Amino acid sequence: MLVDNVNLYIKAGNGGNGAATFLRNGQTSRGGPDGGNGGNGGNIYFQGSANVNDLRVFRFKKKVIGVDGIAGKNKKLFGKNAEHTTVFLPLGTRITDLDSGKVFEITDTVTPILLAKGGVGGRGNTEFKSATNQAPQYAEEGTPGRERNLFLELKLIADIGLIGLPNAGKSSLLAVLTHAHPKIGNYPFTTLEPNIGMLNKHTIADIPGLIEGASAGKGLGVSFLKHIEKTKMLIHCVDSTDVDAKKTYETVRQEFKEYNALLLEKPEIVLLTKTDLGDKKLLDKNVKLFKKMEKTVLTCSIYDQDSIDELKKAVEKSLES
Ligand SMILES: Nc1nc2c(ncn2[C@@H]2O[C@H](COP(=O)(O)OP(=O)(O)OP(=O)(O)O)[C@@H](O)[C@H]2O)c(=O)[nH]1
Ligand SMILES: [Mg+2]
Repeated sequence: MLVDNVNLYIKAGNGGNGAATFLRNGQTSRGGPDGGNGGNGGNIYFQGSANVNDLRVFRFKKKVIGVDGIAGKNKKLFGKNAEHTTVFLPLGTRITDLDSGKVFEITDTVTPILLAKGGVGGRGNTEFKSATNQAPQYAEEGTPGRERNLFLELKLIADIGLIGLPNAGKSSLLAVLTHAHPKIGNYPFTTLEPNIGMLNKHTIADIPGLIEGASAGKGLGVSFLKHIEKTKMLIHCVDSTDVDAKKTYETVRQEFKEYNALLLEKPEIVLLTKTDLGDKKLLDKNVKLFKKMEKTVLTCSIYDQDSIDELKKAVEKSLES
């Protein structure tokens, strides 16, 4: 199961308290102030990692709490600054601060993003000694670490998106184009979660089918369209035996428009699938139809390796341009 939405509470470490102590030893019973400063609390950073694929660890772990700074002690002992905490997230995670609305995106694996700064350690009474106050009785408390209520949302970063109505053959294509093993079935909505495969160096995502009204919540809805928002191109699969292929195509495009019209502008190959099933006349008619609409159109059957190779070539070409 792909876990792609979670709430998470984070709190950085508190600063350690400063100490209010006085030197006491065999020689001195009334020594000067010797309280050390408290250490700073640990920060919380978020960083991308190629080894993390989803947000499943946060299904049960709803909090990340940073390490507190150590309190200062007598003999001018400074408390240690706490270690920072780094949370590793999949690339493509979008983090929203639920209180401020601020958004952070995890786009690479090298830049840690500071989400919560640790509290500052309090100063010990040694620091407050002055000409007028030789024996200050007080020390500062450490300040609390920053806390935040976050919403984490993962968008898979795929280069290519396979889209179309349910049962159009998207998952079957993913299986012949890549080493992925998605579930395939002769019924709509076989795919419930996006599947990802590698086609040469490119990632390709197979998403659940869309139906008319999906953007209004019909079928499986459209929330998974977020996973193809960042793709470089789309392969729009239309069953070649469809007698109203134009309407089918436009239905899917309409749902795109409702969700995010930018999806309509992506480079696209219209792929007429399952050519081994239909009659030649209908196939030719459908090819013409899309050519007339000035679309790049290809035909394929998962049982015809030549057609799959053609498709691979066309995808490479589209990604290069
Ligand atoms: N004959 C033939 N059948 C195909 C071809 N491609 C897919 N199918 C069949 O069509 C049915 C649907 O295939 P899927 O790949 O599950 O379709 P999908 O688009 O992923 O469907 P959803 O996940 O429900 O949206 C399955 O029974 C496949 O075996 C093809 O090229 N030729
Ligand atoms: Mg499928």
